[in-house]
Amino acid sequence: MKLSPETIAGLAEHLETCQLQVHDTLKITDEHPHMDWDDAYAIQAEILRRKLARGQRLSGLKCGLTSHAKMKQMGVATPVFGFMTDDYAVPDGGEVRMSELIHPKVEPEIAFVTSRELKGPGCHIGSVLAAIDFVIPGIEVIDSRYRDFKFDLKSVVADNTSAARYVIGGQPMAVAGIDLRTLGVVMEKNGEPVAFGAGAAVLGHPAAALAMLANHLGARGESIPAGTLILSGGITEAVAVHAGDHVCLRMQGMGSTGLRFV
Ligand code: OOG
Ligand code: MG
Repeated sequence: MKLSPETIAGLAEHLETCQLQVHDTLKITDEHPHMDWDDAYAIQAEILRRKLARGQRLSGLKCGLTSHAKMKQMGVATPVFGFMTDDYAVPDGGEVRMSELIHPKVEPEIAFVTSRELKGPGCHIGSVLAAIDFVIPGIEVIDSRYRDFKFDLKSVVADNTSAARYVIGGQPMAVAGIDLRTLGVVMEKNGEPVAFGAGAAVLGHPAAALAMLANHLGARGESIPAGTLILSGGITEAVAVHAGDHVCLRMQGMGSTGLRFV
């Protein structure tokens, strides 16, 4: 760690205030070029602590920047991990108020729910598949607190990987019945298909993203409890949305989920 506990607390407060007051900021590594990965995850953990202290509940975990499309779009090369709280959850078909967000984008993701604890190190695709209760279509709404989504990896980790809202819905399926690599997804905006992909876009196999997450947490002495919702990371590039837009994600054999921006 390179930053003092006071600096970490101050940066967490700054980034969360940007989120709550809906304004952007410059990436924090401009002022703190020496901050390291542990500092970045410590800032993120402090943002979670602030939310829990206000009565919000942890509702899930997320993997990000797990597909080449996303890595290329954002100019980075390593996956990142973050969290969601219950106030980020949108009911299936529900509304997201643009006034609460800075410059949201939507991403098609595969949502997993675990039936058993997943604990790294040494976690692999096989351990993940053995611990999954079901998968279900999920749309993540990201909203970087950084101006024009311009960030580096440490800045985006500190900003809880741009997490803002999510919706899941459709037909849950057991992983035994599907090949997650060839699972097709179509995301539509206002009825027009705007992004297409297959599960393999996520690290060759979407379960690999969860194995990485379990190993990342394992290195910190933490694990993924049974019953955890986890987003795979966007399968395609993220798509910008505006008031009036309706977004629908169709996932092969699993129906669809959607939300509206008002
Ligand atoms: C970072 C979050 C990326 C994903 O699914 O790749 C993410 C960003 O692009 O702002 O959630
Ligand atoms: Mg995402």
